[in-house]
This record gives sequence, C-alpha cells and structure tokens, in this order.
Amino acid sequence: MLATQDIRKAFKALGLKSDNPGASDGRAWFGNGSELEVVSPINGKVLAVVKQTNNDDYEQVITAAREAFMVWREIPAPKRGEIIRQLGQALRENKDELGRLVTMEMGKSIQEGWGEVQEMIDICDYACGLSRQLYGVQTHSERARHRMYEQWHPLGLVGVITAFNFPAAVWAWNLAIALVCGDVVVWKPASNTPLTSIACQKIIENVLRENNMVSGIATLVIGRGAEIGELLNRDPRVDLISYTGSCRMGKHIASVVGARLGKTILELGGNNAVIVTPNADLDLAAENIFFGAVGTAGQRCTTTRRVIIEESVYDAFMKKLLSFYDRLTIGSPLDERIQMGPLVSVSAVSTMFEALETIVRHGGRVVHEGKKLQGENYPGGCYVTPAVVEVPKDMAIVREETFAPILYLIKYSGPVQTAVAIQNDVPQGLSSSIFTDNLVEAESFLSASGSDCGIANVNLGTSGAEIGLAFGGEKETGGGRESGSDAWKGYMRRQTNTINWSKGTTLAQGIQFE
Ligand code: UN1
Repeated sequence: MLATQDIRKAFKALGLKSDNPGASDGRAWFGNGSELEVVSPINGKVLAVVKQTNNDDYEQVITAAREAFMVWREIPAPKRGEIIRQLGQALRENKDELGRLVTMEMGKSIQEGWGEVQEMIDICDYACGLSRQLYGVQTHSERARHRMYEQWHPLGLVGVITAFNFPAAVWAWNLAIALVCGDVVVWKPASNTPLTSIACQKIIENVLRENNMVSGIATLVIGRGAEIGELLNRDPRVDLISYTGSCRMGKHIASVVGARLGKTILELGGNNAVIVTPNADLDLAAENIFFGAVGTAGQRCTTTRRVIIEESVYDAFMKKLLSFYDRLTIGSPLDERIQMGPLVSVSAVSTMFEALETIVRHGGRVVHEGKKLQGENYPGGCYVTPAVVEVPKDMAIVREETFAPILYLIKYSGPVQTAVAIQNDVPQGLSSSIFTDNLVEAESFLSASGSDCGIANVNLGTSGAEIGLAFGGEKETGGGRESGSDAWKGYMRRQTNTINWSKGTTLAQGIQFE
C-alpha cells in the first residue's frame, strides 16, 4: 500500500523530514505557528508534521519578498527565463519522486501524479520562451514627431493560493509565468498538501541559489486560509492574488482584495458538461467521459460532472459508458495499474455521500452505485466507487459543484441548441465539450450563441487542458486566466508611453492653448 521505505525514499530525495518548518523566506526555514499533521488518504496515517506560519514569520517572508522584487525586476527577462528553464530541468530530474509525493499526499493515481509534474515542466519550457516574447504594441501618433508604444513592467509581489487537487502544478503555472514577468511569489498551499509545497519550494530555492540570486524571489507560507490566507488578501504589499479553489472562497477573496483595489486572478469551480449528439462517435464519447469523470477521483476543476445526451442515443451511450465503469480499477494510487485512488480526505467522502442522499431524495436514479470501500485493501476511509445518476435537468443540486466522482446523466431531445441551453444553465463556466461528427453542430457549439465556458472542446473531454493556451473560465468560475496565450499580461503592469521629439508643443485632440 504505502510502504515506509517508499515514504523514506521520497522524503530523502526531496529534502523532507518527519517534522518540517512550513515557512521560507527563500533562505531560511522557520515556522512558529501551530502544528499541522499531514495524513495520507492512501492509508489514513500521518505522513509527517509541519510547523505552520505565524504572524511574525509572515512578516519576515513578505519583507524578504518585497526586497527581492527591487532586484529581480531589473534582471533582464530572458535571464529570468533561463532560471525557469533550469527549474524545468530540476523538475525533470525529480519527476518520479515528486509525482510519488503528490500521490502520497492527496491520493491521485501515480500516472496522474507524474502527469502533474510533466505539466510543471511544460510550463517552464513555455515560460522560458515567453521571456523573450513579452511584447507590447506600438502605434502611430496623431502628432508629428511623436512616438507611441506600450510596454509591460513587472507588477510586484504575487500571492499564489493553491488547491489540494493540483498541489504542485497550480503553483508552477503561476510561478513560472510570474517569475519571467519579473514578479516575486509568495505561495500559500492547501492545508492538505503542504509537503508537496515544501518539496517544490526546495527545488526552486536550489535553482535560485545556484544562480546566486537574492533570497525572497520565491517564498512559502503554510498556514490556514482564515489566518495566513487572510493576511495575504488584506496586505497592500501583495499586488496580485492568484487563487484556485471554491467559488465561495473566491467571492470572499474578490471582495477583500477588491476593497483595496488589488488585482486578482480567480480560477474557481467548474460544473463541466459534455453534450453527446446523435452524430457522436459513442465509443469515443464514452471513453473520454469516463476519464473526465473519474480521473483524479472526480476532483479536478475540469472534471466532467454532467453529460447531456440526445434521447435516441441515450441507452446505447449509457451501456458503453457503464462498461468502462465496470472495468475501473480502484486501489492504492501508487500501483501503476490503478486508475482511481482514494478521495483526498474523510470529509470529502462525507460530502460525496451527503450529495448522493440529496440526489436520490430528489428523484435521481442511480445507475452506477457510489459506495464506500472498506477492508484491508482500502484502509483509512477515503476509498469510494464513483457514482453515475440519471437526473432531470432542473434538479437543484446539479447546478452545484460537488467535488467528488458523481456523474449526472441528463436526456435532451431536439436540436443541439437545446443541449447547449441546458449546459449553460448553471452558475459556473469553466470547461465544456461536445461529441459530434457533424460540422454544423460542432460550430454552433463553438459560436457566440454556443458554450459560455472558458474552454470548449470538440470530440475530447473537459479535463486535461494543455498549458499552451489560456486556462480559466467565466461566470462564477471567476474570469481569471492562467498558463499560456496572453495570460502573462495579468501578471504585469501596462504602461503607455508617448515621446515627443519635435522640439515643439502639439496638444492632442487639436486643442489650441496659446
Ligand atoms: C484544476 O483542476 O484546478 O485541465 C486544474 C486540466 C488540468 C488542470 C486542472 N490541466 O484538467
């Protein structure tokens, strides 16, 4: 299951101990706050202890970060990019053990643990190239002998608050972009996954040290959201909060950071749907929806939560889908053949079964039973089988994001627009997809009157976005964008410059002022 020697091996490779300080200013490690026990969902046992950040520790970290910004912002962007290239290299070297640690700490399958580290490597490669492409536009002035252009400057200190489900990659796709943009980063990870953050912090610190960089460029504050997270939200020295997590917390952060006119990038909940039309390849649809629904045990923001199926193909599709569920392998996520590990915690299991009770009480029909798994192969109370339920499209709970492997099947009849309307009729707007070989259906799904989500795919699932384009969503998903495309602009400040080389005064808009 989770052998002590495996834990020791990973800890040794990544510089972890049984007792770890949880704050770093980039040079020294400390932690004078309360103790946090880190429990592995694989067996319900304590992996290690972390000493969390208290207020004084926080001050020390933020002071170091602000000082580091004064230096880092002046280093040429391609040089910053070179350091991120080296971070990618260090992650390549640590991919195996870091992937294992992610799995040990939050329970995703080891295949997905390695995939997560690969996503970190990808964003480092991307950010290195980006460091030579932080382009601003120039335009023609209406005044003779005037030149106009815009340029992008570093913004300052970025507070990165991450979720348990991608405990390393969310940090990486914020940090890599923020650092090449000339910002410095303070990271507050989820309380379920502090060990992964300590391991990542050690890796970046090593790289920065090897480059003789000042400390404070990348820093870490492990602590409760209500304490340390709140200090970050209220702190005017933190220029941008990039938060990944629930809509409820995102609304709180938007109001607190907004009240001081700070910037936010919010990547909040999803309630992602797949539309299966009569023109879909049903085998392809079933396979992709299966991964989308049970990958990461249904705990991705991009997890497929709803399938909206045209009535004439409903039964045939369901049969194919359930045949995948029947073959699903559940167990220790460190076993390479296992597709689904435990949920992250016992409380996540309770949330799942409370939701299932509500669904059944309101008339949902269970077609694949979600149940708790017990016995010696499933220690610790976090293993479940995923659920599939048929529901009417207007059931209230279907509009909520339950962070668990529960998949809703909804029947539609009529044109594809009917399915799109059902899909869009939820508060969230992260990811969506359609399965169809019909061009008109696909294009109408992608059109202005189609999916209202930040991500819209054709013939692939809702999860597993690549890093090359912008990642994020609309409505209650928060509107933020991370990773590729021009998401970097969210991490910089824009400056419009006009230069007069005419030796005379010409006012814009033709104003005479003599
Ligand atoms: C998340 O669940 O917060 O698209 C992010 C995906 C991953 C990222 C998920 N690349 O599923």
